Amino acid sequence: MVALRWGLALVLLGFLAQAQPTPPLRALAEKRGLQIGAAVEPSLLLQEPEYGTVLAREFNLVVAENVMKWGALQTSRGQFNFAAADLLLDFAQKNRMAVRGHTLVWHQQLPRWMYGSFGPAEMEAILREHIQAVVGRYRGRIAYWDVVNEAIGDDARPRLTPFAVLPDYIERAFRLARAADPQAKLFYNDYGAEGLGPKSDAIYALLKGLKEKGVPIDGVGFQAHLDLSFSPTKARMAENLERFARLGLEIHITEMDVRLSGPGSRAERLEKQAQIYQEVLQICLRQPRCKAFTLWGVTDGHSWRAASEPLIFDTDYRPKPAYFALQRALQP
Ligand code: 9MR
Repeated sequence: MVALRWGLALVLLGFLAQAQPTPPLRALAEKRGLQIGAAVEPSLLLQEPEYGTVLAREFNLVVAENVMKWGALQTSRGQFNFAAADLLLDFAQKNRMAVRGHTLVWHQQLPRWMYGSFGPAEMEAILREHIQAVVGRYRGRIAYWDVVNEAIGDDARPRLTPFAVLPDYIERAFRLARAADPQAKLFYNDYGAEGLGPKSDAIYALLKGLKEKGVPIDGVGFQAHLDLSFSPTKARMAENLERFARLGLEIHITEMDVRLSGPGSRAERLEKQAQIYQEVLQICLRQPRCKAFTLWGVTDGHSWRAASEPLIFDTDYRPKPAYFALQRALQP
């Protein structure tokens, strides 16, 4: 009778172990020397215990989805609110995770006061105050900063932003960030530049120019907000990453998600989604300078485009085919 009970218990344990997605992506990634990350909303750490559990188990890198943006941090000039960002930093430290800081200079999610009419000198002071306060506060604790985000428009031309009143704002932002934390690696980050094309050409030219001028830039982030029509091979993504690598830049995939919407059955679309995740990760793994692969969220339920189920866990934290595809790509 006792033996039977033990037998049943073992069968049950075996079943539970199988139901768990093992080994976690984090463990596999660490063996390959890769950082695998997710964008985080710190409020969810307080609301949903499973959120923190899954994050710490599957990822070794976090990035703030929103709480480190200008509009969240400096709501009025000189008034900083670091509470949510601090929570994320503490969580990362407790769970031995690296942190990407996102983002210092971006044309979106700016507080209203930033739309005042400032001259170049004033804008320089605003930029300096913000970067010194934010990068300085987390000096030594944030491994990578997205210093400038999305400065090139979809037309492949420099974007008009409140910062542009200062013609060399990009260069200045990098120099200020380096001074505020000499250890952090400094990134330019953008979307729609994963493959070869006019936008990635413009970014390439921009970063090449910065490098030649001696501006302290260490890396480039490819956001990879994709949909099922994206083909890494057709876009010649590996070739694109390689040219940035040859500039001496570190490469990160920074915000990957893949919208599920499109033609075909649901099962077919889930497979296609999985395949795109797997191919992009493989391209990163084959590129020696690609050191981090980050998803823009954890579950479909919390995604910024939740309706299109773009992530690797469903709303109930169940791993989707895309999860297992990443697991396969990470196998030794
Ligand atoms: O995921 C973010 C969403 O919650 C915000 O409402 C949005 C504001 O524009 O920003 C989203 O994150 C963006 C990121 O910061 C930069 N790259 C594009 C991301 C998706 O829009």
